[in-house]
Amino acid sequence: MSWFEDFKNKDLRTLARLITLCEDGDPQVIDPLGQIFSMPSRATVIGITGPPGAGKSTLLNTFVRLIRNKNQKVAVLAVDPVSPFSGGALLGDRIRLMDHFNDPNVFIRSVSTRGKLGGLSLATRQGVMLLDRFGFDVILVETVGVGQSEVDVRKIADVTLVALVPEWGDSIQALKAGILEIADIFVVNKADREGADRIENELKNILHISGKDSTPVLKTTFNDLSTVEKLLAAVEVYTHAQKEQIQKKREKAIHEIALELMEFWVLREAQQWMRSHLDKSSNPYEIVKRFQKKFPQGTLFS
Ligand SMILES: Nc1nc2c(ncn2[C@@H]2O[C@H](COP(=O)(O)OP(=O)(O)OP(=O)(O)O)[C@@H](O)[C@H]2O)c(=O)[nH]1
Ligand SMILES: [Mg+2]
Repeated sequence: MSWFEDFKNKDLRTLARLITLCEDGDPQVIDPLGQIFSMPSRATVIGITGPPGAGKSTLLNTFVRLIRNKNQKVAVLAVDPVSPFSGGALLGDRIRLMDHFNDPNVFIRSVSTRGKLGGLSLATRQGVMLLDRFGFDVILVETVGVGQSEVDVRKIADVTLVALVPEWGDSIQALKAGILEIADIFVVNKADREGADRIENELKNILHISGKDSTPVLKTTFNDLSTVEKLLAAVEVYTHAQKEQIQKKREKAIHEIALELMEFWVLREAQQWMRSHLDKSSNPYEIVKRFQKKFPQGTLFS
Protein backbone atom coordinates (compact mmCIF):
# COMPACT_ATOMS: atom_id res chain seq x y z
CA MET A 1 0.00 0.00 0.00
CA SER A 2 1.23 3.46 -0.76
CA TRP A 3 1.36 6.44 1.58
CA PHE A 4 -1.50 7.98 -0.34
CA GLU A 5 -3.72 4.89 -0.16
CA ASP A 6 -3.13 4.55 3.57
CA PHE A 7 -3.83 8.24 4.07
CA LYS A 8 -7.06 8.04 2.08
CA ASN A 9 -8.07 5.09 4.22
CA LYS A 10 -7.74 7.39 7.22
CA ASP A 11 -4.87 5.57 8.81
CA LEU A 12 -3.80 7.73 11.75
CA ARG A 13 -0.32 6.23 11.89
CA THR A 14 0.28 7.26 8.30
CA LEU A 15 -0.88 10.77 9.10
CA ALA A 16 1.48 10.94 12.08
CA ARG A 17 4.36 9.48 10.08
CA LEU A 18 3.90 12.00 7.27
CA ILE A 19 3.97 14.88 9.75
CA THR A 20 7.22 13.51 11.17
CA LEU A 21 8.73 13.30 7.69
CA CYS A 22 7.72 16.93 7.15
CA GLU A 23 9.44 17.89 10.40
CA ASP A 24 12.56 16.13 9.19
CA GLY A 25 12.40 17.91 5.84
CA ASP A 26 12.48 14.54 4.14
CA PRO A 27 12.29 14.90 0.34
CA GLN A 28 10.35 11.63 -0.03
CA VAL A 29 7.19 13.36 1.26
CA ILE A 30 6.77 15.44 -1.86
CA ASP A 31 5.12 12.66 -3.87
CA PRO A 32 2.49 11.78 -1.29
CA LEU A 33 1.99 15.44 -0.33
CA GLY A 34 1.32 16.26 -3.97
CA GLN A 35 -1.38 13.60 -4.18
CA ILE A 36 -2.86 14.53 -0.82
CA PHE A 37 -2.94 18.23 -1.69
CA SER A 38 -5.37 17.46 -4.53
CA MET A 39 -7.90 16.02 -2.10
CA PRO A 40 -10.79 18.26 -1.06
CA SER A 41 -10.08 20.85 1.62
CA ARG A 42 -12.72 21.81 4.13
CA ALA A 43 -11.11 22.66 7.44
CA THR A 44 -11.17 25.99 9.20
CA VAL A 45 -7.70 26.78 10.52
CA ILE A 46 -7.64 28.79 13.74
CA GLY A 47 -4.26 30.09 14.89
CA ILE A 48 -3.58 31.26 18.41
CA THR A 49 -0.47 33.03 19.54
CA GLY A 50 0.53 34.96 22.62
CA PRO A 51 3.14 35.14 25.34
CA PRO A 52 4.22 32.00 27.19
CA GLY A 53 1.74 30.95 29.82
CA ALA A 54 -1.05 33.18 28.51
CA GLY A 55 -3.44 30.24 28.75
CA LYS A 56 -3.49 29.34 25.07
CA SER A 57 -3.58 25.58 25.58
CA THR A 58 -6.25 25.91 28.24
CA LEU A 59 -8.35 27.92 25.84
CA LEU A 60 -7.82 25.45 23.00
CA ASN A 61 -8.75 22.63 25.32
CA THR A 62 -12.15 24.28 25.81
CA PHE A 63 -12.42 24.97 22.08
CA VAL A 64 -11.90 21.27 21.45
CA ARG A 65 -14.73 20.47 23.85
CA LEU A 66 -17.10 22.96 22.22
CA ILE A 67 -16.23 21.78 18.71
CA ARG A 68 -16.73 18.14 19.71
CA ASN A 69 -20.13 19.09 21.14
CA LYS A 70 -21.05 20.06 17.59
CA ASN A 71 -19.86 16.64 16.49
CA GLN A 72 -17.05 18.05 14.38
CA LYS A 73 -13.58 16.54 14.13
CA VAL A 74 -10.81 18.67 15.50
CA ALA A 75 -7.02 18.62 15.40
CA VAL A 76 -4.56 20.57 17.51
CA LEU A 77 -1.08 21.34 16.28
CA ALA A 78 1.12 22.72 19.04
CA VAL A 79 4.24 24.30 17.64
CA ASP A 80 7.19 23.53 19.85
CA PRO A 81 8.64 26.83 20.91
CA VAL A 82 12.31 27.19 20.33
CA SER A 83 11.89 30.67 21.61
CA PRO A 84 14.16 32.70 23.82
CA PHE A 85 11.33 33.08 26.36
CA SER A 86 10.57 29.48 27.04
CA GLY A 87 13.86 27.90 26.09
CA GLY A 88 11.84 25.15 24.46
CA ALA A 89 9.36 24.07 27.08
CA LEU A 90 8.65 20.38 27.18
CA LEU A 91 5.74 19.59 24.95
CA GLY A 92 4.21 17.25 27.44
CA ASP A 93 3.86 20.29 29.64
CA ARG A 94 2.49 22.53 26.97
CA ILE A 95 -0.32 20.21 25.98
CA ARG A 96 -0.83 18.58 29.34
CA LEU A 97 -4.15 20.31 29.66
CA MET A 98 -5.74 18.43 26.84
CA ASP A 99 -8.49 16.20 28.16
CA HIS A 100 -9.25 14.53 24.87
CA PHE A 101 -6.57 11.92 24.38
CA ASN A 102 -9.03 9.05 24.13
CA ASP A 103 -11.35 10.63 21.59
CA PRO A 104 -10.60 9.31 18.07
CA ASN A 105 -12.06 12.46 16.54
CA VAL A 106 -9.51 14.61 18.32
CA PHE A 107 -5.95 14.57 17.06
CA ILE A 108 -3.27 16.31 19.09
CA ARG A 109 0.20 16.67 17.82
CA SER A 110 3.24 18.80 18.36
CA VAL A 111 5.70 19.88 15.72
CA SER A 112 9.26 20.83 16.39
CA THR A 113 12.24 21.80 14.28
CA ARG A 114 14.84 19.72 15.98
CA GLY A 115 17.20 22.46 15.02
CA LYS A 116 16.68 22.11 11.31
CA LEU A 117 16.81 25.04 8.96
CA GLY A 118 13.45 26.61 8.19
CA GLY A 119 11.83 23.40 9.27
CA LEU A 120 9.33 24.70 11.76
CA SER A 121 7.06 26.82 9.64
CA LEU A 122 7.39 24.37 6.78
CA ALA A 123 6.45 21.45 8.97
CA THR A 124 3.56 23.37 10.49
CA ARG A 125 2.17 24.37 7.13
CA GLN A 126 2.51 20.85 5.79
CA GLY A 127 0.98 19.49 8.99
CA VAL A 128 -2.05 21.74 8.64
CA MET A 129 -2.50 20.70 5.01
CA LEU A 130 -2.35 17.02 5.97
CA LEU A 131 -4.84 17.41 8.81
CA ASP A 132 -7.19 19.30 6.55
CA ARG A 133 -7.17 16.68 3.80
CA PHE A 134 -7.44 13.93 6.40
CA GLY A 135 -10.89 15.25 7.20
CA PHE A 136 -10.66 17.38 10.32
CA ASP A 137 -13.27 20.13 10.35
CA VAL A 138 -11.29 22.47 12.55
CA ILE A 139 -7.53 22.72 12.99
CA LEU A 140 -6.16 24.67 15.94
CA VAL A 141 -2.56 25.85 15.76
CA GLU A 142 -0.83 27.12 18.89
CA THR A 143 2.39 29.10 18.72
CA VAL A 144 4.23 31.05 21.37
CA GLY A 145 5.30 34.64 20.99
CA VAL A 146 3.79 37.84 19.77
CA GLY A 147 5.18 39.45 16.69
CA GLN A 148 8.54 37.81 16.77
CA SER A 149 7.17 34.31 16.61
CA GLU A 150 9.34 32.00 14.63
CA VAL A 151 6.33 30.64 12.88
CA ASP A 152 4.25 33.27 11.24
CA VAL A 153 0.99 31.66 12.23
CA ARG A 154 -0.94 34.21 10.19
CA LYS A 155 0.42 32.74 6.99
CA ILE A 156 -1.08 29.39 7.87
CA ALA A 157 -4.29 30.24 9.72
CA ASP A 158 -7.59 31.45 8.31
CA VAL A 159 -8.11 33.44 11.48
CA THR A 160 -5.49 34.44 14.02
CA LEU A 161 -6.21 35.02 17.69
CA VAL A 162 -3.74 36.93 19.81
CA ALA A 163 -4.06 36.11 23.48
CA LEU A 164 -2.93 38.67 26.03
CA VAL A 165 -3.18 38.59 29.79
CA PRO A 166 -3.73 41.36 32.35
CA GLU A 167 -0.10 41.15 33.42
CA TRP A 168 0.87 42.33 29.98
CA GLY A 169 -1.04 45.60 30.24
CA ASP A 170 2.05 47.72 30.51
CA SER A 171 3.68 46.17 27.52
CA ILE A 172 0.88 46.81 25.10
CA GLN A 173 2.21 50.17 24.01
CA ALA A 174 5.51 48.66 23.10
CA LEU A 175 3.90 45.80 21.27
CA LYS A 176 1.18 47.61 19.49
CA ALA A 177 2.69 47.89 16.03
CA GLY A 178 3.46 44.19 15.87
CA ILE A 179 0.31 42.79 17.34
CA LEU A 180 -2.06 44.96 15.36
CA GLU A 181 -0.77 43.37 12.19
CA ILE A 182 -1.16 39.87 13.51
CA ALA A 183 -4.53 39.75 15.24
CA ASP A 184 -7.85 39.18 13.56
CA ILE A 185 -9.35 38.81 17.02
CA PHE A 186 -7.86 39.82 20.36
CA VAL A 187 -8.36 37.71 23.44
CA VAL A 188 -7.84 39.14 26.89
CA ASN A 189 -7.43 35.86 28.70
CA LYS A 190 -7.36 35.25 32.47
CA ALA A 191 -9.99 37.96 32.72
CA ASP A 192 -10.62 36.80 36.28
CA ARG A 193 -7.41 38.58 37.19
CA GLU A 194 -7.03 42.19 38.05
CA GLY A 195 -6.25 44.54 35.20
CA ALA A 196 -8.34 42.78 32.53
CA ASP A 197 -10.58 45.79 31.97
CA ARG A 198 -7.60 48.07 31.76
CA ILE A 199 -5.89 45.99 29.08
CA GLU A 200 -9.17 45.67 27.21
CA ASN A 201 -9.66 49.43 27.18
CA GLU A 202 -6.09 50.07 26.22
CA LEU A 203 -6.37 47.66 23.31
CA LYS A 204 -9.62 49.20 22.15
CA ASN A 205 -8.02 52.64 22.28
CA ILE A 206 -5.08 51.56 20.19
CA LEU A 207 -7.40 49.85 17.70
CA HIS A 208 -9.50 52.99 17.49
CA ILE A 209 -6.50 55.23 16.87
CA SER A 210 -5.29 52.83 14.19
CA GLY A 211 -8.63 52.75 12.44
CA LYS A 212 -9.16 49.12 13.34
CA ASP A 213 -12.27 49.43 15.48
CA SER A 214 -13.77 46.41 13.78
CA THR A 215 -11.17 44.04 15.30
CA PRO A 216 -13.03 42.22 18.07
CA VAL A 217 -11.61 42.18 21.60
CA LEU A 218 -13.03 39.44 23.81
CA LYS A 219 -12.36 38.65 27.43
CA THR A 220 -12.11 34.98 28.42
CA THR A 221 -11.76 33.07 31.66
CA PHE A 222 -11.12 29.36 31.97
CA ASN A 223 -13.84 28.76 34.51
CA ASP A 224 -16.53 30.64 32.61
CA LEU A 225 -17.52 28.57 29.61
CA SER A 226 -19.79 31.25 28.17
CA THR A 227 -16.78 33.55 27.57
CA VAL A 228 -15.08 30.88 25.45
CA GLU A 229 -18.35 30.15 23.64
CA LYS A 230 -18.57 33.81 22.69
CA LEU A 231 -15.00 33.73 21.44
CA LEU A 232 -15.67 30.71 19.26
CA ALA A 233 -18.79 32.40 17.93
CA ALA A 234 -16.71 35.47 17.05
CA VAL A 235 -14.28 33.22 15.20
CA GLU A 236 -17.15 31.74 13.21
CA VAL A 237 -18.52 35.18 12.37
CA TYR A 238 -15.07 36.25 11.20
CA THR A 239 -14.37 33.22 9.00
CA HIS A 240 -17.83 33.45 7.50
CA ALA A 241 -17.50 37.15 6.71
CA GLN A 242 -13.98 36.72 5.31
CA LYS A 243 -14.70 33.65 3.22
CA GLU A 244 -13.54 35.17 -0.04
CA GLN A 245 -10.37 36.70 1.39
CA ILE A 246 -9.51 33.40 3.04
CA GLN A 247 -9.94 31.61 -0.27
CA LYS A 248 -7.69 34.15 -1.99
CA LYS A 249 -5.08 33.75 0.72
CA ARG A 250 -5.09 30.01 0.18
CA GLU A 251 -4.65 30.42 -3.55
CA LYS A 252 -1.79 32.82 -2.98
CA ALA A 253 -0.17 30.28 -0.71
CA ILE A 254 0.41 27.83 -3.56
CA HIS A 255 3.51 29.68 -4.73
CA GLU A 256 4.59 30.41 -1.16
CA ILE A 257 4.55 26.71 -0.29
CA ALA A 258 6.50 25.73 -3.39
CA LEU A 259 9.06 28.49 -2.81
CA GLU A 260 9.46 27.66 0.88
CA LEU A 261 10.09 24.01 0.14
CA MET A 262 12.50 24.65 -2.71
CA GLU A 263 14.36 27.27 -0.68
CA PHE A 264 14.60 24.82 2.16
CA TRP A 265 16.27 22.13 0.08
CA VAL A 266 18.52 24.47 -1.84
CA LEU A 267 19.68 26.18 1.36
CA ARG A 268 20.22 22.93 3.18
CA GLU A 269 22.32 21.50 0.36
CA ALA A 270 24.20 24.76 -0.02
CA GLN A 271 24.93 24.98 3.70
CA GLN A 272 26.23 21.44 3.84
CA TRP A 273 28.45 22.05 0.85
CA MET A 274 29.74 25.37 2.15
CA ARG A 275 30.51 23.98 5.58
CA SER A 276 32.48 21.15 4.09
CA HIS A 277 34.49 23.66 2.04
CA LEU A 278 35.47 26.01 4.84
CA ASP A 279 39.23 26.04 4.68
CA LYS A 280 41.62 27.44 7.23
CA SER A 281 41.93 31.17 6.88
CA SER A 282 42.38 34.15 9.12
CA ASN A 283 40.19 36.21 6.84
CA PRO A 284 36.51 35.35 6.23
CA TYR A 285 36.45 37.38 3.03
CA GLU A 286 39.21 35.27 1.56
CA ILE A 287 37.01 32.20 2.00
CA VAL A 288 34.10 33.97 0.33
CA LYS A 289 36.35 35.19 -2.46
CA ARG A 290 37.38 31.64 -3.28
CA PHE A 291 33.68 30.70 -3.32
CA GLN A 292 32.92 33.63 -5.63
CA LYS A 293 35.65 32.52 -7.97
CA LYS A 294 34.31 29.01 -8.10
CA PHE A 295 30.72 30.19 -8.59
CA PRO A 296 30.65 33.59 -10.28
CA GLN A 297 27.37 35.41 -9.76
CA GLY A 298 24.65 34.25 -12.08
CA THR A 299 26.20 30.84 -12.72
CA LEU A 300 24.81 28.85 -9.81
CA PHE A 301 21.49 27.98 -11.41
CA SER A 302 22.30 28.47 -15.04
N1 LIG B 1 -6.41 32.67 36.54
C1 LIG B 1 -6.44 32.07 35.38
N2 LIG B 1 -5.47 31.19 35.05
C2 LIG B 1 -5.52 30.57 33.86
C3 LIG B 1 -6.56 30.84 32.93
N3 LIG B 1 -6.34 30.10 31.82
C4 LIG B 1 -5.20 29.40 32.05
N4 LIG B 1 -4.71 29.66 33.28
C5 LIG B 1 -3.49 29.09 33.89
O1 LIG B 1 -2.35 29.60 33.25
C6 LIG B 1 -1.31 28.61 33.21
C7 LIG B 1 -0.77 28.47 31.81
O2 LIG B 1 -1.77 27.94 30.99
P1 LIG B 1 -1.48 27.28 29.58
O3 LIG B 1 -2.79 27.00 28.95
O4 LIG B 1 -0.53 26.15 29.71
O5 LIG B 1 -0.76 28.49 28.85
P2 LIG B 1 -0.06 28.50 27.41
O6 LIG B 1 -0.23 29.87 26.87
O7 LIG B 1 -0.54 27.38 26.58
O8 LIG B 1 1.45 28.27 27.82
P3 LIG B 1 2.69 27.93 26.83
O9 LIG B 1 2.21 26.96 25.81
O10 LIG B 1 3.73 27.37 27.74
O11 LIG B 1 3.09 29.23 26.24
C8 LIG B 1 -1.93 27.35 33.76
O12 LIG B 1 -1.52 27.19 35.09
C9 LIG B 1 -3.40 27.58 33.68
O13 LIG B 1 -4.13 26.89 34.65
C10 LIG B 1 -7.60 31.77 33.31
O14 LIG B 1 -8.54 32.08 32.58
N5 LIG B 1 -7.47 32.35 34.53
MG1 LIG C 1 0.52 25.91 25.53
